Amino acid sequence: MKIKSIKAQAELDSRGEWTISVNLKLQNGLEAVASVPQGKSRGSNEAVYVKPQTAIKNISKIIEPGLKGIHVGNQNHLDWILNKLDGTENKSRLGANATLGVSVAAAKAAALSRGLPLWKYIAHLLNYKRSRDEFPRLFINVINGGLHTENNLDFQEYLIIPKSKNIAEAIKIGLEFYKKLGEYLAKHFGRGQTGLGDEGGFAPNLKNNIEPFQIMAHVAKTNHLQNKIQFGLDAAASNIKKPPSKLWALYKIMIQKYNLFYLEDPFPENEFNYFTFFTHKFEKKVWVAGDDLTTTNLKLMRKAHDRKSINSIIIKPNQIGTLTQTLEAIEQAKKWGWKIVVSHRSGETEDDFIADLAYGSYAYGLKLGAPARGERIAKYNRLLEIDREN
Ligand code: 2PG
Ligand code: MG
Repeated sequence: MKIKSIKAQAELDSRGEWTISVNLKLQNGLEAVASVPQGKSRGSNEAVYVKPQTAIKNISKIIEPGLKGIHVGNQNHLDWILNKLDGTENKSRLGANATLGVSVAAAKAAALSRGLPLWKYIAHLLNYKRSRDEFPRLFINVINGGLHTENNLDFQEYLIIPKSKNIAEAIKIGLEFYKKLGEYLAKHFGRGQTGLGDEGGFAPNLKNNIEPFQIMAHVAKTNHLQNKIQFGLDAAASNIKKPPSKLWALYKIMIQKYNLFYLEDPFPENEFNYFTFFTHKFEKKVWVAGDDLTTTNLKLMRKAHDRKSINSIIIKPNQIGTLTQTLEAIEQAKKWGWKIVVSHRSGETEDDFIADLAYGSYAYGLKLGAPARGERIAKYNRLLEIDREN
C-alpha cells in the first residue's frame, strides 16, 4: 500500500472552468483518481487554491517526491506530511486544490487496497464500529439565486429536505418535487423561467425573495408532498448588500409562515454577533448553519462555538484542504452537538467522493444540488449504490 507515483492533470468543472484531477498509483498496482471541486461564493477564510497549472506543478515537483514510498493506510500521517510540505496555515504554498486532490486520492487507494467501499473506510478512519443504520438526509437545492445565477433572487439556495425511511425514497421525493416545480414554473411564469442555476435548481425571476417559498409550499401541497419535505435556505449572505436587520425580518417570515427548518449563512461571514443573537432567539425552531462563517476551520469553529453563533455546520473538504482536517472538523462539531451537513461546491466534477464522506462520517445531511446534470447526478447515483452495498 505504498505510493508509487502521483500525477495530476487539468480537467473541466461543471461551469467549464479548469480544475485538476489526481491519479495516485500504489506499488501494489492499484490506482485511484480524485477530482477537485471549486466554489464561487467562497468564504474569505477558505484555504487558498492556486492556478490549476501551478497545482499540477506543485504535485509533480514537491508532493510526489515528498510522498513516494509512503503508506496510504495511515491517512493522518500522509496529511501531516502534506501540511509539512506546504508549511503555511492556509495551504497558500502548494494550494488546497493540490493537497485535497492528493489526500482524497490516497484515501480512495487505501480503501481499494483493503477491499472496502470508501464510506466504510472513512467510518474506519473515524473509528466508527457500529454498522450504519441511518443515512444522510438530502439537502436539495431546487431554486437558485445569488452568485449562482443571473436572476433577481438575492438568496443563493432554496432547499428541500425530504423526510423518508431510506435514501432511495428521499431521492424519489426530491425528484418528484423537482419535476412538479419545473412544470409549475413553466405553466405560470413561462418556459423562459425554467433555466437552471449552477447547482441545477431552477433560476426564475420572481417578485421578491420570499416568493420561492410561496411557490414551493404551493407545489408541495398540490402534490401531497407537504408532509414529506422540510424547507431550508442558504442565504450566502456575505454576497448580499441588504442590512442584517432586513435579512432578519425575512427569516422571521420564513420561519413563521414556511416552517423553515435549516438556515445557512444568514448573515455575512464577519457578523458573528448577529449570528449569536439570531441563534439565541430561534435555535429551537431552526438549524442555523455556518459555512462562510466557519469554512471547515477549527479556529473559526471554536470562535463560533464560544459565542454560540450556530447550532449546525457545513463541511466542505476543499475549504480546509485535507481529509484528516475535514474529519477533525466533523468530530469536533459532533462533540458540540452541531448538526453536520457535508456539501458539494457550485463548480463540481463527476467525482462522487462527498457521498461517501457524508455516509461514512455519519453526517446528518448531504447538500448536493438538484437532481439534474451529470456532476450532481453522480452523487445521487453513488448514494443509491452505497444503499445497495450497505
Ligand atoms: C455554498 C456553496 C455550495 P459555492 O455556498 O454553500 O452550495 O456554494 O460552492 O459557490 O461556495
Ligand atoms: Mg453556503
